[in-house]
Amino acid sequence: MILIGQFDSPFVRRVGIALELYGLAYEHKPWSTFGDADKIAAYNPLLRVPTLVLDCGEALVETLAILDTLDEMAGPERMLIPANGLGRRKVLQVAARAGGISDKAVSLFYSQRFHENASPDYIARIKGQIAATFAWLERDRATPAREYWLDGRLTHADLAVAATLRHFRDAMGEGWDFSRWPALQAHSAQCEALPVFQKISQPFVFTPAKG
Ligand SMILES: N[C@@H](CCC(=O)N[C@@H](CS)C(=O)NCC(=O)O)C(=O)O
Repeated sequence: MILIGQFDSPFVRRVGIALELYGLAYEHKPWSTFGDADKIAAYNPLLRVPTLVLDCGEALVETLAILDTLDEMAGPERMLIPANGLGRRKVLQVAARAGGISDKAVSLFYSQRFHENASPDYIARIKGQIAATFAWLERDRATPAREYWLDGRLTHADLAVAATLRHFRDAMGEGWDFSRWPALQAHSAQCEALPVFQKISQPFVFTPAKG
């Protein structure tokens, strides 16, 4: 398999960490969505990452859909999500909220980067959506106290929130008071200390388009 995208993306990072934890063989193409758009276009006309190219040549897009395929490959004993029931729903909902924050963060970054006069109302709305969703995640993680999001084992929920926090802090954390969310800070520190998070990691750098 070929994983396209840089590990400074929270979405690519989640897929990279899952591939490592599942012990699945992959080649990494750390292409930039702007600097290497021409290469990505051959696999994903949306020019988004992660894009995962299967050994048969099929290109998969969208993090949750890619992870669903990797979970199937890993099998029910090893997959980072319960097979069904409340636990599965919880993992998907937490991961969806973390992914939602990262979607908003990407929009915010692009609107500030590419629009000289980005609408203050639009920016304020996105910042409000992000802060409120971090607060939701904080409440959900803080109580009851437990080792991982779903007690007892690492799941996609843990990966998603940790990857989102790291990306958000690195890419646009300036001016944000993260001490409002102590349980999330502790969650981030706990995950980032794991060897797989240290291996699948890249400081955030914006690479503009060529030409
Ligand atoms: N919903 C998508 C979001 C992926 C995404 O936004 N990736 C960013 C990098 S962090 C990207 O490809 N941006 C380029 C663009 O949207 O033009 C997913 O879950 O995979």
